[in-house]
Amino acid sequence: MTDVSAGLRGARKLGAFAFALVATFVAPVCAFAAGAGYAEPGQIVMQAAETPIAREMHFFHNAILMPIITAVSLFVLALLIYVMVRFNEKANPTPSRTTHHAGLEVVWTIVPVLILVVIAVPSFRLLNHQLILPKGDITMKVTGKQWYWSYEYPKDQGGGFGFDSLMKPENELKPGDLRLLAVDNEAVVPVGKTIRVQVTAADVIHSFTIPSFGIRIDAVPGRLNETWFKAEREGVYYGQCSKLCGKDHAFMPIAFRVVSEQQYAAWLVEAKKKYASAGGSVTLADARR
Ligand SMILES: [Cu+2]
Repeated sequence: MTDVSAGLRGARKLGAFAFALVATFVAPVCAFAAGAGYAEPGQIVMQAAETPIAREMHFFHNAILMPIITAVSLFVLALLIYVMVRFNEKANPTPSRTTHHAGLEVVWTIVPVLILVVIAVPSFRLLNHQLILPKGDITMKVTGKQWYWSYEYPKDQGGGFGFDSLMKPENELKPGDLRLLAVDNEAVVPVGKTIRVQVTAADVIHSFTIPSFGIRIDAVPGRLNETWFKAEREGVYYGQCSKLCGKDHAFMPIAFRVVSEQQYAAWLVEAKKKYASAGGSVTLADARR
């Protein structure tokens, strides 16, 4: 190989390396302004947090995991570069024959363990907050079905009805509707209230996920899982089924409209009338299938 082509190859490698660096560290900053409730085109960071749990998740990721991962990666990179420069064949023609170093081995075992302990403490705290449910203001039930969601609002909380929520097909989209996310019947909840969500499935395993709320829980037939959220701002927040469940897995979005308490009370009255005639949660969509 000539010197020139070797040089060119080296330059190309360096270029690729620089590109990888930029893609890893600079690009995320550019796309940092994430929208709430749905993913923006080109966005690669998490959707804006709208609940205490989602905020805690973001803190855990951004303030604890990211700095640790970045520091570890840079440290390993620095070690690699040092070894490449200091111990290549030219710089170090007669290599050392050392194979063990007790002190070093203790350090590279203990330090990773300590890093894991540092990560474990906030991680278990977050898990506790997610899995130990607070007393709820409202309990609702969500059932995953092939391929839509059903929501039920219990009678003792002003509900007593259920309905199906199906993705709006493209030809029914109105201006402002999000393609693949807008649904015919949104679930409605009041702002600032603790909502307990009981999640199950009627046919196969689905997964109920709303990124902005920081919730993702499997919907398993014959099993009742439970999660909770407390939305802090009014708006519409979207999610998608997050467990492969069949051919229309990608077309069963979740849409939650968070409204003021008065609007919620008004919606309850209206929904009771609207969905009473639908006869509960199964008929409409089953007929459409
Ligand atoms: Cu599904």
